Amino acid sequence: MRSAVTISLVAEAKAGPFVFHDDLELGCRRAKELGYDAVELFAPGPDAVTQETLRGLLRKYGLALAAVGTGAGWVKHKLSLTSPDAGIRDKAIEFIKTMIDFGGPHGAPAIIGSMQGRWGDGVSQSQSLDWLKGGLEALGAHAARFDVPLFYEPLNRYETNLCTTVAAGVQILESLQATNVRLLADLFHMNIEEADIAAALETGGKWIGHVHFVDSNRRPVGDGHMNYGPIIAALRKIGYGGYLSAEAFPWPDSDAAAAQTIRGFRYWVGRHSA
Ligand code: LER
Ligand code: MN
Repeated sequence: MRSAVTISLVAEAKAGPFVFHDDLELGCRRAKELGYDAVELFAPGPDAVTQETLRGLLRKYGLALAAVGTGAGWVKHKLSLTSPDAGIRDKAIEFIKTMIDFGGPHGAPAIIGSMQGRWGDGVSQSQSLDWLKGGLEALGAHAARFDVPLFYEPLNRYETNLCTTVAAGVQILESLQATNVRLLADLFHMNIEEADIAAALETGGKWIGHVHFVDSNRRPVGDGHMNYGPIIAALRKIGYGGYLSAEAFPWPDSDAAAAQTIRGFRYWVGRHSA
């Protein structure tokens, strides 16, 4: 398992659960100083940083790009894969494709989180799910051009009503033709929705492609009441070799949150390593 830390460049997400905000180079520098393997980027769009700048920073600081978020499509443009408006659904797919093109050259999968939307407002649950699956098929195929997976993230009930658990996520992925779509297990959402987080990770098995590593209250690892022992043991049991990526509030501040998470990563992952 490898470590990653989030950097947001989205002005509308200043209060969001991202460790570093606004300054990509500073976030990369701090990540490197603390010994992270990678950064995860939440960008307003594909033009927020040029490919050259991004490649240069990753090289300068010896970091990988773990994943790129697509939530700005919702936060900034109100796009959703399950909007009742076909034009908006098409624009949502186009926006996410541009984010796949942004991360793909760096081997970084795109994340479908808030862009999944929700059912209601005259749209049935099954219709919404069909639109979501159609989106995942098209976007999975697009990601395959870069030989990267696409990450789909079940969210808690206050953020979506489409898919809130790992088991429901597995059902969706098993129904797809695309074979490169994987689940993002965000421990914060799982703490709200799962009866047993470790058991849910085992249910996820080979479908788990990425983990948002965070405590129960969305503070950094160790600042809530999450029971990490069984969680790390479950990840080991399923042979998980991806990132534990710090998507947490910058509490009490960005530097302290990043330092706290990497301490937690070393304690839990080191402790359970063979
Ligand atoms: C949103 O709550 C979240 O967890 C993000 O990773 C998805 O956009
Ligand atoms: Mn998340």
